Amino acid sequence: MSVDFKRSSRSQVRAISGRPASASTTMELWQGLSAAVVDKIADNWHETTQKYRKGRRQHYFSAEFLMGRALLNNLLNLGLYDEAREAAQAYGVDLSDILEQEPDAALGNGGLGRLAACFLDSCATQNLPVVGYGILYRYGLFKQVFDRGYQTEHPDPWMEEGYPFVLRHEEAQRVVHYHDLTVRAIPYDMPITGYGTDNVGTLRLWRAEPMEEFDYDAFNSQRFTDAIVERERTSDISRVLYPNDTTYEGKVLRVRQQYFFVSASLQQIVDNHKAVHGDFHNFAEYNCVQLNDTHPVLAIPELMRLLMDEQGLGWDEAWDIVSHTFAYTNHTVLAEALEQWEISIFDRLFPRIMEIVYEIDRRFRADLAARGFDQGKIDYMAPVSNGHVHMAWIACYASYSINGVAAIHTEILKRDTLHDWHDIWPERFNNKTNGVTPRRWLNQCNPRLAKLLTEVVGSDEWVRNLDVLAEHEGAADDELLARLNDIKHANKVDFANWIEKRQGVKIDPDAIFDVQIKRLHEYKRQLLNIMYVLDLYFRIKENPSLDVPPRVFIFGAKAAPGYVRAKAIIKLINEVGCLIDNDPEVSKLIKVVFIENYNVSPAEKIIPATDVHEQISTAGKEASGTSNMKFMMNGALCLGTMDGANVEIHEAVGDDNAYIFGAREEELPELRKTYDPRHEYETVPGLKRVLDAFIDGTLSDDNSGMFHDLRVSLLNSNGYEPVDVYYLLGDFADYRQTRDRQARDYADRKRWAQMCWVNIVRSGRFSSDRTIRDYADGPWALEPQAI
Ligand code: 475
Repeated sequence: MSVDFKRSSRSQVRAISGRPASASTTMELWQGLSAAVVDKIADNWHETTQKYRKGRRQHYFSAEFLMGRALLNNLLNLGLYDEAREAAQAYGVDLSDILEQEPDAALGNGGLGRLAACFLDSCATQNLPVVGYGILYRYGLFKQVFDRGYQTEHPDPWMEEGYPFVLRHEEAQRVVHYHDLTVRAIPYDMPITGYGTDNVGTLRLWRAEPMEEFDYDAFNSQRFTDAIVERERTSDISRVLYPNDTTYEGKVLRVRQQYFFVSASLQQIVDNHKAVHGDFHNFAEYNCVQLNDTHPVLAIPELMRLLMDEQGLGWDEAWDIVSHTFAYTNHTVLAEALEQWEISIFDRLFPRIMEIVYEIDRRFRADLAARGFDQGKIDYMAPVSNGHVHMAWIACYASYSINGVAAIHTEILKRDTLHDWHDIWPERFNNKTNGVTPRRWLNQCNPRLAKLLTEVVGSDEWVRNLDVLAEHEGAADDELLARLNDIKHANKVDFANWIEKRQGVKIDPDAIFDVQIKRLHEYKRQLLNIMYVLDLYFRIKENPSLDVPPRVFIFGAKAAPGYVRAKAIIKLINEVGCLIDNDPEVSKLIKVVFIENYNVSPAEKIIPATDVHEQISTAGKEASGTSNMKFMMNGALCLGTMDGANVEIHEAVGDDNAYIFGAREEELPELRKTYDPRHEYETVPGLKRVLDAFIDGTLSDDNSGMFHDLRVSLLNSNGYEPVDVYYLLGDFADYRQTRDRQARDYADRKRWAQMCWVNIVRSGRFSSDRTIRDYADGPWALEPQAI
């Protein structure tokens, strides 16, 4: 077996490069090793697929899968790591250098897309018959480059050099019809290996291609450019991932993308069901579809269409199936994320779908009228109103299950966002607190800590069952705590070397590493974080002998290209970084590092090296957060608000092992009534100095006025929007105090390590294995199917 993999990777490398392995490029070595992995699993993959076809299964529909790198994950899952290392050695290269060649599959924006990736890992590891369906974007999330502190965006053609982990299945192609265009959907399958199992799951990504290789008619009749334009219009559909996180953009191409992948996927699911079961009476017994937010909600009218128009069912029969098939997950309560499409777009792209949506709307209105609802409420909740189609309302009406992604988030959905639906159908609502895979986010990214845990547990059982760690909380004697500190320090040294090589910045591994990595959004309050840093700068300037521990403030964040204020915050963070770097006194104590082009693989470097993680969203705004869980597993301490999954992390570790600050979600409405940001500015220590620095020449925005705008957003109403919507000034004093205290606590190294240990061993409930079990035992009603 072991000889096998080495030999096979050698021939794969040779087949790819046309040269001996020793003369191949590192990129070719990566491709060869990757192809050898696919070769290794091909039989099991086929067997798994065949087995899943026959029983009940779950289809995970998502416009985003933020997979990151695949080779190392697969090597570890399959137990091939050592052989791969030996193979690399034989070619005269370090395996780690080969692994660094791999581009990230960044087919997602942030939390929602990464969650989908963690879920696939947990489904495969637990032998659950689940297939993911999405889009094979040619360009993943844009590459971020800083230019004088400003974010610029560049294309990310991630598979241009060849990508062995997706396999094209020409024979399984489908045709997707729009009113103005007909396209082919070609599936590309990515194998999803699990840890310690032979089962191999599938992520099916669709790519749009023209119907004809070339329109020769148009070509010959001298309409050459028309023919080219038509081809381009088709490939446009899967060309690029929209770079908005938690906001919706009403673009025609976006809704085309959504229809494209749900139509192709459902056609395949319907055909497969018919082939295996003959008819559709038991469709919902054998199939359920999880809708990852509203992006795939067009699947609801599309399944109606397929069952009625193509399979000959009547409306009632079809609706009975549809209303027992779909389950909907909501990921955000931000109003700007609610998808609503102009009716005219639907009319133009798919009049038949619009017709079906109207009929859903008509029946919904009749249903509510029969229940005695008043017209105003009916109009508000109806699938079609104000000239728009409301995707979330369709999802709520047609789904048998509706869930939020953390306890507090689900309560907010029931109480506010979706409370009208909860009034009518309370039984549909349930919570599924998010989780993250301990394979990638602990075993793979933090080998030193993984080794320690395996020693403590006596086996690698924890990799598949993270809950076992809790049994070992008592193992934390002085020696173990010292080792824990050593591990963290070694990880920090690694990170320091990595960031120096990558960005040319030097950081001190003995400083506290304080990290905030997530998409840039006002509600996540990176601005609050950098305001603290600026305040600390002034405090040190005022008193150079101020007794504070050395700290590195690390940021990683992309802003949506059109999100002007988010981009201003990036520039501000970089400017504060420069201000500090140019001050010989202050820069001895603190430093700001902005990780350029933050993505999954940089996250794997930074998380194991983190001492403190910032989870500082305005209470009630962050649905869950998932980096908080990754940090917890890796023994970093939370500095956070009572928001999203922080609430449950706090519940798991207690007050003594987390740093919680800020207004609570239930307090905010009352606080807001009398809230006066001006008053905070005048009275809260440090605030005035910080906010004035935005405009007094301390920091430069090249006279663009963007820092002035940030200040205005916090201080004075511009007449268009309320002031300090995210309550930065209100929470500043508590944040400053709590963060200062946490930094002081770092000095007691043993006590600190004890807190980290408690976080690690109690992180079991934040494994996505637990989340997936909750789905499988609940709405999915799914049993493992080991091959
Ligand atoms: C939440 N994306 C996190 C994470 O559940 C949560 C919405 C509309 C259009 C495009 N993208 C989106 C999201 O809403 C999103 O990523 N939400 C995030 O989902 C997983 O942990 O709190 O913000």
